[in-house]
Amino acid sequence: MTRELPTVRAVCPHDCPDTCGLVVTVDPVANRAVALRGDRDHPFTRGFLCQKVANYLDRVYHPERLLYPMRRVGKKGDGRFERIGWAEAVRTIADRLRAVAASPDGPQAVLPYSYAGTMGKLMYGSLDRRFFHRLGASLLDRTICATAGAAGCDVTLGTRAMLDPEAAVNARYVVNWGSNTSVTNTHFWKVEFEARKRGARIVTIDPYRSPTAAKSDWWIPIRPGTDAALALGVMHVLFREGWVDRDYLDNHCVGADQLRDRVMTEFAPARVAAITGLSVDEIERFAREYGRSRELFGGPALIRLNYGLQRHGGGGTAVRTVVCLPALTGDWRHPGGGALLSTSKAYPFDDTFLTRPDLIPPGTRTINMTQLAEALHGELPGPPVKALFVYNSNPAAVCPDQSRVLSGLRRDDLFTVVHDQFQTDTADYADILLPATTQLEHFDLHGSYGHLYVQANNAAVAPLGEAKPNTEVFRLLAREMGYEPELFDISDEELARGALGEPGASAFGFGMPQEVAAAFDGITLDDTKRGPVRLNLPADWAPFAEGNFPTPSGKCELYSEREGRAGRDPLPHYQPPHEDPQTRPDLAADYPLQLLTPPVPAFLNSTFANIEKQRASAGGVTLEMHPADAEARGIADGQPVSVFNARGRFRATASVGESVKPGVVVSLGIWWNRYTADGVNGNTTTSTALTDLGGGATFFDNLVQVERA
Ligand SMILES: Nc1nc2c(c(=O)[nH]1)N[C@H]1C(S)=C(S)[C@@H](COP(=O)(O)OP(=O)(O)OC[C@H]3O[C@@H](n4cnc5c(=O)[nH]c(N)nc54)[C@H](O)[C@@H]3O)O[C@H]1N2
Ligand SMILES: Nc1nc2c(c(=O)[nH]1)N[C@H]1C(S)=C(S)[C@@H](COP(=O)(O)OP(=O)(O)OC[C@H]3O[C@@H](n4cnc5c(=O)[nH]c(N)nc54)[C@H](O)[C@@H]3O)O[C@H]1N2
Ligand code: SF4
Ligand SMILES: [Mo]
Repeated sequence: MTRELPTVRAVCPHDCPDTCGLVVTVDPVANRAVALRGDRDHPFTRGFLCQKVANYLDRVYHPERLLYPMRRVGKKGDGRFERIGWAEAVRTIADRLRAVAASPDGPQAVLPYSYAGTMGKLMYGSLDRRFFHRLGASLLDRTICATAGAAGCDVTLGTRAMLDPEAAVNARYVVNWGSNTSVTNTHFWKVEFEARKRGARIVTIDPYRSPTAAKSDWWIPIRPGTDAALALGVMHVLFREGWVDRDYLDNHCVGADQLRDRVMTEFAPARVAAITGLSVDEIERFAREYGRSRELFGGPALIRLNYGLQRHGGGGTAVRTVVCLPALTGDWRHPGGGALLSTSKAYPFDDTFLTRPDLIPPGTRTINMTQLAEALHGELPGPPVKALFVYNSNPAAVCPDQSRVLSGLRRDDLFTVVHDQFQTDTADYADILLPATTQLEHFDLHGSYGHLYVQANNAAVAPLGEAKPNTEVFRLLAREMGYEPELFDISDEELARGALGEPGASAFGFGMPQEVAAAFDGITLDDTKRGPVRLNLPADWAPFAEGNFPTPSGKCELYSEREGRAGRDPLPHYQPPHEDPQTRPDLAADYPLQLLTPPVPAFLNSTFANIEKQRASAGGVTLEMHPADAEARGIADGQPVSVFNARGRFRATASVGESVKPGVVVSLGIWWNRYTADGVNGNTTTSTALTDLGGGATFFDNLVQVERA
């Protein structure tokens, strides 16, 4: 029998800049999605998906999907549960939240814990935020990924480093700076590749020969955490040689002269070489190629900077410093030139409407999510955490200082709710476990942090089992708590219309270039349901071509009065990592190796680590190390090793080779603990120390020792 099956336009929800358009083929009679592919009509997706989401149906229909609410029966961490109904689950949770709120500890003893398991505007943060604000729960500062770079960009640019990613085909010198673009942003890599066909040279600055570095024309193997020093050394060469755009500096920047003095006196290539582990030749050559890309390669230079350089003690300053470079060269003038961190600020979503910050009781404390270990052990100011509500996140696997996160989750006096699609490592510690819908089972609205299209995700099928979307869980809880219906009895569609500022324009605030205020003009929710709609921004959008920086001065702030007033250095500088062998020889005596734990291509953070095919593709837990470091420890390729520091220890298989320089080791993740040799992953060694700006996580700022296991 042949019948034409309908298709549904959907959006990939994962924490990935590509935000792909999906086309889902549905068998409506069976309520089953039978095929899923990349949207050929989406200009950024161009019809292909990454290996993870190409197999998304394996996830949706996985036999281990959570389908019913459950209550813990075994010990915390054992992961044994029995089925209960939604009514009982909701009543149990509401009773406990009410009891904690009424106790002397008060409502701030409740901690919501969520991140970007889905990037959809509604499921990422809407009624959940309203609910916890209304309750008076502790606020969560969502720092685990991007706040260091955001803060660093804000100092210099007043917003994120951004431009039209599709315009990057015009770049002729492309620098992947702390960015594993071919893996983590694969559709942008396509654009870089297109630029290369037109003559561009692709360079990657990374201590690790990532897949991106391996495919680039030049790999610059910088020592971890020293990117600001390299950028300052490049500036030294640019000023010394006069390869600067004097007109751009004079008209659109403040502080060029002070910056020049700083780099000329303090950042000569010889000193930068000693800090970064690069040679003076490499630094000079990179500065020349970068600064003269138009003469040498026929077009502007583009820095695709990403998260690798942010996850160090000086990560905020590193980003602040790197994003000064395009102002020196004037590359912002040219479509596709400049720097790109995130396009998220190009979307004027009405987050105030979605999340209702006006409901937050004055004086409510904020807990930095990176410091969950401290929060669960009562080491932060304010009341102890007595109830933890986890959704869109798997902190037992992704948080730093894992041993202490796990011991905190094991606390008997802690009430933990986990809402997820699967029984994650975190779910093993839940008192109540709630089943979540996948992207094919709910409606949502998506911006992107890697392109300029807005699109609704249409539900393809009805929820499996008794799974519910995040918004519905908080509607039920709000009803049970007796909260105002006008705050919670609002449909997902109404939320989406409000997020788009329909009807009328949404509020325009600091942190957006002028034209962004109008980026949704003329776009309706119904348009976005039919497919991707490009933001109402000019083709080849180059927001800083003529300055227009949304900083207090309206200029690119190479010198920042705001930073000076905050008691920090008003000029870009080099801030060494917390755990730097050069500045912490005491620590390095015991733990001499800098460990990086970036994502493996087959997983998305810890998502997909429970899917057999993805795990097979990831291989196992490995440790890449240089032959000199291996030999010194009597370690041969393929041998089991133990990686450790004072915080913890995990096991891996040695992979000895030239993918790292001596002194650096790499273990890709993020593995679920249950699939590792001793029930912990690389985060057992990472620290909860924060970045200099933005309070961000410092996953890659981590000294360890390695021995044969
Ligand atoms: N396949 C896949 N794609 C993903 C993800 C995933 O888990 N899997 N995660 C998504 C998310 S949440 C994010 S935030 C992004 C992350 O996207 P990226 O930032 O591109 O990813 P990372 O691999 O974390 O870091 C990039 C590179 O930085 C390097 N690095 C580490 N320390 C330094 C340093 O000090 N200086 C420099 N120059 N480089 C350094 C690492 O070795 C790594 O190769 O990717 C998104 N896309
Ligand atoms: N060592 C080390 N640690 C890291 C990193 C690293 O590079 N190295 N990267 C860091 C980075 S960049 C990030 S962004 C964080 C990511 O940390 P997390 O945000 O915790 O990301 P995931 O591990 O992908 O977990 C997301 C969870 O959300 C669930 N989920 C998905 N959709 C929904 C939904 O609609 N509703 C509900 N209720 N749940 C849903 C998924 O099933 C999954 O279990 O990890 C950080 N941790
Ligand atoms: S994870 Fe990224 S590349 Fe993969 S389908 Fe989703 S948006 Fe596209
Ligand atoms: Mo991230």
